[in-house]
Amino acid sequence: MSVQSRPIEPSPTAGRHADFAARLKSWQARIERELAARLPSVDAPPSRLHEAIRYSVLGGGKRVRPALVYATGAALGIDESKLDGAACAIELIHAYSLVHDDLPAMDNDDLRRGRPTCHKAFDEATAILVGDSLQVLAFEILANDPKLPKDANVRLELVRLLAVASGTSGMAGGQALDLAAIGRKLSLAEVEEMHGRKTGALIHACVAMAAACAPQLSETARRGLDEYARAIGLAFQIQDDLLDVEGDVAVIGKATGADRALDKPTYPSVTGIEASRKLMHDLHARALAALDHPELDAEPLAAMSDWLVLRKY
Ligand code: GRG
Repeated sequence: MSVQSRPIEPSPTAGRHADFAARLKSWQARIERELAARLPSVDAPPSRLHEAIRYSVLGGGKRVRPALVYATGAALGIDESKLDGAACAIELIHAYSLVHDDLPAMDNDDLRRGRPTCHKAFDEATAILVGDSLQVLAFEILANDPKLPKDANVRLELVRLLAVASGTSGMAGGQALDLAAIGRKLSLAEVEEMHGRKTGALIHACVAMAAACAPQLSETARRGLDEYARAIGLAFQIQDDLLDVEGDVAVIGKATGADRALDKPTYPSVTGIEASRKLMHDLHARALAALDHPELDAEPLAAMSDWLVLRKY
């Protein structure tokens, strides 16, 4: 079903956005519950590690990635309970990446989600172990979750998609490019490559993993979803770069100006603020156009894309 490219500033009273706001809230509450149920208890040893794990995962974050899994499920008519395992696995990989990214050896941040970072609240060794534990827990969930599709080929595909998105051709590789870029000038294509891996790969996995739970989906619908996911992955990162320049620290819950302080190439530093904003809006329009397929209910994914470019934190 077709969704037209819409104005970037929607009326706050627009029904579609009001519906989406309620849906998003319920997905955020759902993932909080599902994550809490899958994390180790602080009552079990090693309790300090378990406490640090729960501190790093629960009670914060926009939950963009799980919401995207559920929104893709809504576009494909998949029951939310069948996607909880995939949504949790992806959010755990994301949480691990934030804990490691904040370490002194990487971005050396003190504040995350409005609270001290894991290594500040606990210590560096614990933060390293938190990341390690969350990463393997993600794959354990894909192997064990009783409600994910029973078909072993589907499970294997979920593992493959998440591994590829997290590894050197995805997030970890993007992080390596990011660290290597400090103090260097990059071309726009190089910034796109870096962000496509560091952020875009996991965003893409959210859509692809939900779509993998619908094996009957046609190749053309899958390609549309793929294009949508690539476009919003980059749009999301551009907005993140813009918020680092223009955002309000009290609203976004982490330090702003961090990219400039670390002398990191970003979209605004390479192409300017206005050109970055235009590129983000073009990607948003491209994402919406990619949803025009009779097998897809475009509304939830279109609303997701609106949210990702309109967000203020
Ligand atoms: C350590 C392997 C490894 C990778 C780190 C995710 C990442 C790669 C670094 C975090 C720094 C950063 C700003 C990355 C860009 C991706 C991004 C926008 C992360 C923040 O995601 P949000 O906005 O965070 O979804 P919340 O807190 O809402 O979950």
